[in-house]
Amino acid sequence: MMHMHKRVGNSTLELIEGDITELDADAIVNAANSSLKMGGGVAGAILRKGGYEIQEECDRIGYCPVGDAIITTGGRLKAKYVIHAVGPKWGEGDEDEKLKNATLNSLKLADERGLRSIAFPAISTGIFGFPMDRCAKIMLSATISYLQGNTQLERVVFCLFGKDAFETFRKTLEELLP
Ligand code: AR6
Repeated sequence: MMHMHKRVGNSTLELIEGDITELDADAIVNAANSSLKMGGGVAGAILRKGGYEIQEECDRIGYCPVGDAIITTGGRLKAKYVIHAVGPKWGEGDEDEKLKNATLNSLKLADERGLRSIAFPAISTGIFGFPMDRCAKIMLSATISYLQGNTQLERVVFCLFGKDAFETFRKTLEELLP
């Protein structure tokens, strides 16, 4: 498993290659859709491991606009919470801004709940078709500027699925924080 970390403000920004459902963090982020129906990809893996109570809580909430995030239980996961962030579908318009907002709103939600650690997947880069290098730039820049402000978050992790995704994030992070 590959791993790297950088200090940003008082926090640690980490990159890990692996399965996000295995991570020990206060919250893991789901790559969700607006109707909060957990399908394949990260969502499917979270549902299988965390249990159906996560979907039931999503159903009670019902809806989340693109670029925003909501929080539910983590069910049987190691993570206590799942933050469901709705990224854009590639081609729908205003994708960069929406992905940036989905990232920032997840970080804010974690802070508002007093959480200390959060782990993200590469939102929108699977079924939603967003290019990986562009996602890395947007999610990492948004996170770096957030961590340079006022936050109680000690640890923000990006959990990348596969060596190529990890390498793309590693190179982008080296460019942003040499
Ligand atoms: N751990 C970490 N990353 C993963 C994992 C995992 N276990 N599984 C996949 N990835 P996706 P999206 C990577 O499709 O594009 C669902 O149906 C994957 O390789 O999960 O935002 C939802 O319900 C890719 O790089 O999310 C929505 O309808 C990244 O995670 C829709 O898909 C995101 O892939 C959301 O699509």
